[in-house]
Amino acid sequence: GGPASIARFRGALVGAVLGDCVGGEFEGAEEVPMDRVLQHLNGLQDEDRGEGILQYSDDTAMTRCVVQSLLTRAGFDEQDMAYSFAKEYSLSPGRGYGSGVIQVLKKLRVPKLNDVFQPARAQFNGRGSFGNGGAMRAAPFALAFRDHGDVKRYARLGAMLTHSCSLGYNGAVLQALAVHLSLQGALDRPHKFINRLIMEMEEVESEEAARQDARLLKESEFPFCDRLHRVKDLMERNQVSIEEVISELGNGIAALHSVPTAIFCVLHCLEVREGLPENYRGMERTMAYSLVLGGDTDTIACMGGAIAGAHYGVDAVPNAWGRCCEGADDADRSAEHLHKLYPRLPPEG
Ligand code: R7I
Ligand code: MG
Ligand code: MG
Repeated sequence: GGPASIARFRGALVGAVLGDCVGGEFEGAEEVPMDRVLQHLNGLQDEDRGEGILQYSDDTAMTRCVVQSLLTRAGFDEQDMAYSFAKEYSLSPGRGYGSGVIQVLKKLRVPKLNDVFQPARAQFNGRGSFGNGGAMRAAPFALAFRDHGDVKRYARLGAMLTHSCSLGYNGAVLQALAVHLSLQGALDRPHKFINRLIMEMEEVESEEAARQDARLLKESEFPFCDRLHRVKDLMERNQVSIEEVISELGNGIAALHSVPTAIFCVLHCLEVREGLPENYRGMERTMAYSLVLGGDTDTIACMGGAIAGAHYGVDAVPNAWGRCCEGADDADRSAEHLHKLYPRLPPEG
């Protein structure tokens, strides 16, 4: 479909659920042989598997809250979104939430809390979390706002409800921007795409809070830009091993060690690659490749799935895969609602 088509919207949200559900199998595994990944993915084709057999985790649970809040409030409402996270957690606490964020979610379970950003600020001795929990749920912001300034602003605020460290919330900004650009068709020109992300993040990371967190955590001056430059270097190489990707970009639970990785997975899998099945198309390649990296596989596949889904569209998701994932149908319907509300372009002239 064309830029911001309904197929791209549906692909983004269904791709995210798919990544979370299929990636759950390997979360925390150090090394995942391709054989095991393919066995897992091929198993999804079995007719008698039943529906929704792969359950979604916190990544999707929180994404659903973001979607519902953006839809029912017709925009960003911090109180509503915070309460929605807290309620979801209390109803279904066993979805694999990060160990730190649970404290925030318990404190947010007070309706009409005065400052909903306060519990997040209290995390990790007052510096806030740098985990990828803000980024993993950032995709819907790209579907709810057309202006890229709004996408950045609200993805950041939405993440700050649980992640007040800039290395956490800026991961959400980067992920939302990647989905935003992908929806517009920007992955047709991969180099332009990565350059654009670097340019945007240069501006984002020049803010004082970001500089300060980077110093405090002994990261380079522009941590996300730095990683995006590494993505670009890896893109320019003919051969890249899994080990190199992990050592250059990471596969961990920090936003800095997973958002650029997810972006790389998508870029790398735009082409046919040695070691990935020849009958796999881009969407399937992205999923398989995210899983062989090991580490935070549900989250990296979820973020990569959203970006890839926005590029290839929902029709690229194998039907059998979608059927196996809890919440895929809901994601599909939500994407249609968000598409209906997506602001139309002003008439030219
Ligand atoms: O970021 P968050 O929501 O976790 C998301 C991850 C995803 O992989 C999900 O799939 C799920 O498995 O969890 O939750 P947080 O608790 O805020 O952060 C995750 C973890 O990162 C924490 O439990 C810490 O281990 C680590 N972490 C930190 N450690 C030290 N100092 C995050 N921030 C810090 C920090 O500032
Ligand atoms: Mg998870
Ligand atoms: Mg995870």
